[in-house]
Amino acid sequence: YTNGLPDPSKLKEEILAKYPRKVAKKRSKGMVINDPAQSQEIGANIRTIPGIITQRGCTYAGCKGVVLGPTSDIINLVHGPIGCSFYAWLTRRNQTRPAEGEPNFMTYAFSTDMQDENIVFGGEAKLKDAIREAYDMFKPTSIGIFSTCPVGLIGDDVHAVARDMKAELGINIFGFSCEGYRGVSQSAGHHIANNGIFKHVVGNTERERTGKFQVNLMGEYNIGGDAFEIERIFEECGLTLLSTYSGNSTVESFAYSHTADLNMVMCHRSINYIAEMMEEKYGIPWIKVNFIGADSTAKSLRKIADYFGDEELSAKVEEVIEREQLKVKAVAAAVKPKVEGKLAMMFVGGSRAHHYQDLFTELGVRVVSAGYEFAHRDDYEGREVIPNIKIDADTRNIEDLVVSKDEENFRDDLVAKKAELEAKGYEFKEYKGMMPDMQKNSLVIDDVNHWETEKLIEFYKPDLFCAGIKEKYVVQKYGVPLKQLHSYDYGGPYAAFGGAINFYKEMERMLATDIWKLVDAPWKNEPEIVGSVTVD
Ligand code: CFN
Ligand code: HCA
Repeated sequence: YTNGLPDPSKLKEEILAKYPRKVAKKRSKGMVINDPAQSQEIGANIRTIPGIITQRGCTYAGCKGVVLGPTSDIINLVHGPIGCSFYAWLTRRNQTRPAEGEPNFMTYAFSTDMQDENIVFGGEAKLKDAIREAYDMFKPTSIGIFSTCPVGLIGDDVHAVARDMKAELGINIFGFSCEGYRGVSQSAGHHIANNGIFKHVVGNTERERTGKFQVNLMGEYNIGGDAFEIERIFEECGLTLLSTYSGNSTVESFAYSHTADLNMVMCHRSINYIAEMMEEKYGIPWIKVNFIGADSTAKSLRKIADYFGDEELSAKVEEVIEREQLKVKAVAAAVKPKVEGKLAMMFVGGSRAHHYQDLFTELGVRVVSAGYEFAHRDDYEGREVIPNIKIDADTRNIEDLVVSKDEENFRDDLVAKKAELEAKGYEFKEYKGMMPDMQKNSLVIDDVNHWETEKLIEFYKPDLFCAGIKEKYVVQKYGVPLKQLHSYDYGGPYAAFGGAINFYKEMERMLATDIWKLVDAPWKNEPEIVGSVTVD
């Protein structure tokens, strides 16, 4: 199919035919045959149907693992069985480089290691002891407490414990009610984490201005060293990065991050809450950026320069873009002919399944199907309306960026806001969600499951499948290479210009080879393995 993508209606029908009627009805809403010319709706952020094997994570994973996890100077203490703490122990490959003499607690797994006895008689005393022990050993300036499922079930009050221990030890201690089952996915955990950090940390300290352009980067988690590459670019452009939520980050920097001029939001799904609360309370505007893909990086840097409206900054940004793109384009030109036209699909989290499409576009690789695990409708359908104007340098007024907080009626709000601004003579760029950016007839699937994954592979015979560790080996047994877009396997960074070069080379390695076609599972020819056991 050289002239566009095949119509996947038959595939969708076949997938749904296997489900009981009610299940088929629900799953049907989560599978959209994309048409960017239409305003389509998708069923998202909905509870996974029991019995279906989902790839989603839990609320605790979103709060402890994702948002608070990559922060080096806080002790993140998990109140629960040891497995929960072990699961969130650096498995996300979030990296850090603490400053000289600064602590790094990220390499430890702190847990109360709850036992049956604590479930029966309560675990608050054990939690207090654990806090005292951690404090005595490490003398941290802050401790976060994370509730796992059993904590909610037995009713331990982590917030009361936090208050008591804060008074006793005189450091910042706060709790999160992020029991795994609390939401439909890790998305609820993001929200709980955002609220907690905003309430207990943001605004606690002040800092003297250290640069002309002070910014925070939000929704960048330094997976595989991504933040290091973005930090390099910022420094060269003359932007002062106050704080990142939360990769290579510190609670210390969260505390003064409200002194920034601008918040840049990369993963909107996980961090939009803090960005909006900061805008409301401190008047710090936020803009949407994407540093995945060289062209997206260039576009985002120009957007930041546009915001400040400073000639010197714009000139510096253009200089960096030109120099970096020269290197990037040389590698792209060498790799593209080898991978162009290959088919990829990606099912990841709540923003990467969209952001990574830019890197594939740069290589001419076609994304036939994609979806998020837990994103909301706006992440699929699009939401922001961004006026294409220079922002007023005195008032820094960009009140127009956030159109609606109402997830049900955001489309109507968007249309109304657009009309209002158009009447004022504004020009528009739209920030689109995944669906308006994807090709006609691509298949968009929310919360894809194992059965659907298998059918997709049979139908499209893709050259590459992008997902996580839970899918990796199942997919590879089909003879299809899988690139982990969560942890990057052992690779990265993939962000910004240097990251794009790394990613192109990785795609050359994975796509410009026939090795995967040689995979032949033994059970295809010999479906049964017969063995014998000898017992004395
Ligand atoms: S680093 Fe982020 S970019 S924070 Fe989020 S939505 Fe997860 S841990 Mo896995 S890789 Fe993934 Fe995104 Fe934002 Fe990561 S696509 S699922 S909760 N995610
Ligand atoms: C999580 C974290 C995760 C899992 C990745 C995967 C991550 O959901 O708790 O399934 O491979 O990025 O580490 O999303």
